[in-house]
Amino acid sequence: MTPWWQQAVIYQIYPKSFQDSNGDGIGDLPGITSRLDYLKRLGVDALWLSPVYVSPGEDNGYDIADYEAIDPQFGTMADMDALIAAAKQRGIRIIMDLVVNHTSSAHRWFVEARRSRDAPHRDFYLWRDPKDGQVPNAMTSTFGGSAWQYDAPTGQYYLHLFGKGQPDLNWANPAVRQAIYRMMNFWIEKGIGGFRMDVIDLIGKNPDREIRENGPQLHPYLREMNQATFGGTDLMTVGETWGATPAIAQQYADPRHHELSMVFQFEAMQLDQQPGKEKWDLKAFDPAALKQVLAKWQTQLDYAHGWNSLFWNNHDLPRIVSRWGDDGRYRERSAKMFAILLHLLRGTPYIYQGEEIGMTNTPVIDIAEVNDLESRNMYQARLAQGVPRAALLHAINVKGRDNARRPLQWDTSAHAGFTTGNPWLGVNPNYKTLNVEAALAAPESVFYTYQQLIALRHEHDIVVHGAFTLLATVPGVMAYYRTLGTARWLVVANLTATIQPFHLPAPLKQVLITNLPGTPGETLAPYQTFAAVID
Ligand code: TEU
Ligand code: CA
Repeated sequence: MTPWWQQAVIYQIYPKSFQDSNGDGIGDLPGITSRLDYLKRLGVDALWLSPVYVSPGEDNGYDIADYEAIDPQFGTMADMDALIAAAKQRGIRIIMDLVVNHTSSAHRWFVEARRSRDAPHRDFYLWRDPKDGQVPNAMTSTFGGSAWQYDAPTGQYYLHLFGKGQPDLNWANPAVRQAIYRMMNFWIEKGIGGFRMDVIDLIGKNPDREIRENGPQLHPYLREMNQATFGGTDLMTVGETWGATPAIAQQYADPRHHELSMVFQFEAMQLDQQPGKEKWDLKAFDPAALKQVLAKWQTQLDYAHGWNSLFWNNHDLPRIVSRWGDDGRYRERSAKMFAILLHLLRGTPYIYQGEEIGMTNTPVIDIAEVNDLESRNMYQARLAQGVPRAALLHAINVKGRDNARRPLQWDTSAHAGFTTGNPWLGVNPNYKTLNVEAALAAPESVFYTYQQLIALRHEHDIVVHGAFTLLATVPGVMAYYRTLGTARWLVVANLTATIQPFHLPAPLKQVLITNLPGTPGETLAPYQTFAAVID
């Protein structure tokens, strides 16, 4: 029997930027509820909400101070219950973001733990003595600098693999694990549809051996979590795992292991950075490399005993149409190309808010315009190393996280209909022409391509279960078959802005979806894409 999440398309909401309901400039839960009919019209099956829990907001909610309460800026627990219920009425499930590698330093566990070395919750975190008056070892934070922060009251350092306000939990402590499982069950009892697990590949870390990801205890902890919480339910779980290979992804997602439904793996997302360096160290996009990575994940994962996720975007990534497509002349055509290419692959597709209308990056000209902690830390650190400002701003414009976090563009009214107040982060000025209202009014818009792709997945088993075969083509073109029983579909995408040769391997019986009118000849126009039945 096929689990629901293998046939589903999931839509990620960044609540702060989705829809404001009360004019304070911050998106909120009632705002989401008010837009459910739009999401139903798109056709998605579940909504993954980025964190809405009580938080000081240093990392926009990925620093949680209370897992069982809603941050007042987003509304109340009654608003949350109302959203779950209103979504359920429309057949839409709610996936909560589970951020349990770390808490906020404002969490009561940490507030209490840092008071004394024998505080009851001291061992909920990772404390180490100074070494020769310095940090315990060379571990670094993803957001720059040492991962160790000295805490004067007790004379020890605590570990933070992200911001200083995000101390890492000590998963080796069984009391930590039990507290997390209790909290997860609190949410499961509310009737949610699953969890997206933030940086879950880090929970098995060993700070003394400087092991961060894929630590020895990672999979045992996940099996224990599964048993103590969602095991035996139909919840969907997706782990964020930057360092997963197909073999590692298989380990997580093999149902016989009782761990997770699937993981997000980021191999493709690292293709435009210099190997071994950071995301800011830019490298040109190479369509042939993307094709190779997509095909690798289609063929090296055993889908009979595992599953994969499919995505171009999330709240940490730049907008795909700006990143690897063309956000000018070919904006709509290239946005549709990426949609069709991805959604007809094997795995569960995720759409990030605004992707369904082809929203673009938003360049800035001054660091004062940047909200994101990661971008700001990088800017200061590299500036101090002598890197020119212009180069740093360029990297932020290409890769910075604010690109994804600007308010959703609903219509042509002030602030794109996101808020009647002042938005916490300014809207992209292109909202006058690029917005949901305009997309809904135009039958050829990107929105309807996504709507059609979701319908194809719901209606045709071949999209869910069909075998994948890559065709040999020129480097700028990706073409593949999906095959189930006697049925065969062909998907062809020109990943480039130039005309590319392509020879049809068989006559097309029926074109299912396309981004250009007319039947393809011996060449593909820039970004031209189609899917067709051939057998
Ligand atoms: O991201 C994990 C992570 O490693 C990111 O920081 C990533 O390296 C970077 O954003 C790439 O641009 C998760 C969340 O998705 C992110 O929003 C949080 O900031 C982070 O964990 C800490 O919770
Ligand atoms: Ca609000």
